[in-house]
Amino acid sequence: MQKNSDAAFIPLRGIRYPRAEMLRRSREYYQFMDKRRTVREFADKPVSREIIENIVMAASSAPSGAHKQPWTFCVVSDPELKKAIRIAAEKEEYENYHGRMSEEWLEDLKPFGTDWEKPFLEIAPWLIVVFKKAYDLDQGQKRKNYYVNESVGLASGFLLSAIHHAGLVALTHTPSPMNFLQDLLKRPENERPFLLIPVGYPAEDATVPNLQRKKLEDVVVYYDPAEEDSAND
Ligand code: IYR
Repeated sequence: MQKNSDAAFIPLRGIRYPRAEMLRRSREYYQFMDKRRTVREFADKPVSREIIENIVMAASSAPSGAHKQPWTFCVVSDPELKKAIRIAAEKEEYENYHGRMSEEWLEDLKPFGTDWEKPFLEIAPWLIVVFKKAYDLDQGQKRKNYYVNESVGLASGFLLSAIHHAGLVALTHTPSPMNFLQDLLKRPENERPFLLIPVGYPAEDATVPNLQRKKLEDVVVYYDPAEEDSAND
């Protein structure tokens, strides 16, 4: 690979495992991630800011276009602000559930039992509001960001897995439209709300829908000559 002589490169300090350990780790990680559930009923039990900061740093380690890290994580525990966010979100969601969403959409959501009321926005100890930076503002100068949706989507995935790894639960919430978050959180004009993620402990009596995940054969397609025989039997 041609390396730009201006760029500084350092040796990769990768992690290597013996094959058997790789197999075990890959299986255990899948089994661990498969236990993650989206939760809508939270306990009001506090979570320390240090835990939230570690989770944010794990999210911010995600790859991004030209390493621009085009994201801001607003972490909200202020009860007044959470209440204002709930009121604004419920106003939009009321409209969504009373005319803005199609019949098909409402039908698809029935198994989840969702409605326009969003008490979790006040109950969960933290709301993490993920903003994407459409561009950077460097002393008033616009600087381009690349693959912003892909980058912020990846960071949000890392965030959800870090929350799960810490033993907490989250809801990937998308009130729509959500420009009210830009106003309430006083974000600059280059930032757009991406996801609103309440984080905390599940309520003592929390339940989740009885969902099944797709099987491997429903989500994978092989292009692997070595496995042709076994794939066909
Ligand atoms: N944003 C609404 C509706 C909603 C849409 C989808 I797609 C979901 O998976 C869940 C809910 C709400 O938060 O209620």
